[in-house]
Amino acid sequence: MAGSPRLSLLLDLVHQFSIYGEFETAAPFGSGHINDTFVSQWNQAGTRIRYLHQRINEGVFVHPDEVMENIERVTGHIVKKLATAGISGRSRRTLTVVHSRDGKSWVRDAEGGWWRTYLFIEGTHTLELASSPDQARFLGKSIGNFQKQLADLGGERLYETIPDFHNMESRYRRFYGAVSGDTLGRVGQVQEEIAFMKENEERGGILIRALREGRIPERICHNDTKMNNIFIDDEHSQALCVGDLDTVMPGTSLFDVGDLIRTVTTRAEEDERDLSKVKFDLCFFEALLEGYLSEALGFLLEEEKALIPESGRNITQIMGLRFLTDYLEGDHYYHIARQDHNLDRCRNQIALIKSMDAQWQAILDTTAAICERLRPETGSQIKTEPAYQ
Ligand code: GN1
Ligand code: MG
Repeated sequence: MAGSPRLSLLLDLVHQFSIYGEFETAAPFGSGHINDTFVSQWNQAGTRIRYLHQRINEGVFVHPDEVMENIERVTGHIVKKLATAGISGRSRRTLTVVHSRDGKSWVRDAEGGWWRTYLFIEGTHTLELASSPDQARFLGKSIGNFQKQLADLGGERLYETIPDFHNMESRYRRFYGAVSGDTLGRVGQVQEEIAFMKENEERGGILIRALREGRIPERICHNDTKMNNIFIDDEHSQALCVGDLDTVMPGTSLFDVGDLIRTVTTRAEEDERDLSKVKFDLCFFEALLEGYLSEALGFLLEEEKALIPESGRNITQIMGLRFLTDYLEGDHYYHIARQDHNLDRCRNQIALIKSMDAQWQAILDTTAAICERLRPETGSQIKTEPAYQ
């Protein structure tokens, strides 16, 4: 993307952010599927300082101002909590929004696009794959901690930055529309995948039904906790900060633990074509849950704990369904780097579900054993979902 039109849009407006010193360079950064991300470098009295800039994808986030208001509330709350607890290094432990010179959390470009700037958190990296149970444990812990930090955010309900984001039922409606429209004539090549999605439709509604019927509580959650959205400290090899906050909004705790299970327990990247590598790893699952529950067990209700095994399968299913829908609709949503990229991603997610299914009883047993082991004295034992044993 170097020299891309987006980069020149950034260069035209970057001085409108409250950044001091001399601008030196800017370049594309990261591997997100949705926004365009750049990093810039500045000379501030002899010290090199970097900033992260993103052009918010307005096709996906139709109210960028609401996205930014959510992010400011959430990061402001986390910073206050860290300060109260006397924790230092706070600007590395949550994102910091850099305002425009006129005090806004965004700047509009010449084409009307919305840009935001964060402090660049130095000395961190992200993982595309976990390579040890220890990593799985600290990733789980960081999301449990994130949910805990936000459990007492007061005030108005956060905006739903993407309505029905994890609503399986509306995702299925859109999928059926794409199948019947078949605008690119791709339906014929994906009969197996379509059949898989149909067979799993009823089961896939389990989280959204529980939420709608009030059997599990609405909570503020991240909604996009794939592993590479968590920054890890280079020096201490511990999760430091949860990034990509665009989708922080009301949901259920299970969306987050589910997306983490989807991405941390597999031995292959989301777009791996060699499906023999796509395997659910029970040891990583166990470590991840230990980390997550060490933070979350104190506030989770029995009904939420009971659905943890289902959550990983569920979020893997919704991603498979979304990739397939985007493939059928012509790859408009996710950035693709090769032909059939979205179909590869869909097949990968289906393979992961099949690998989970092959180990289903072990998943249930492991979850129950961890909940029992970490159980606070007053808590009661986990009930597993009988319908899908
Ligand atoms: C997108 O923005 P990014 O790349 O972290 C998507 C997630 C998917 C993910 C799949 C707003 O996340 O829901 O899980 O791709 N985000 C949005 O890799 O749709
Ligand atoms: Mg994202």
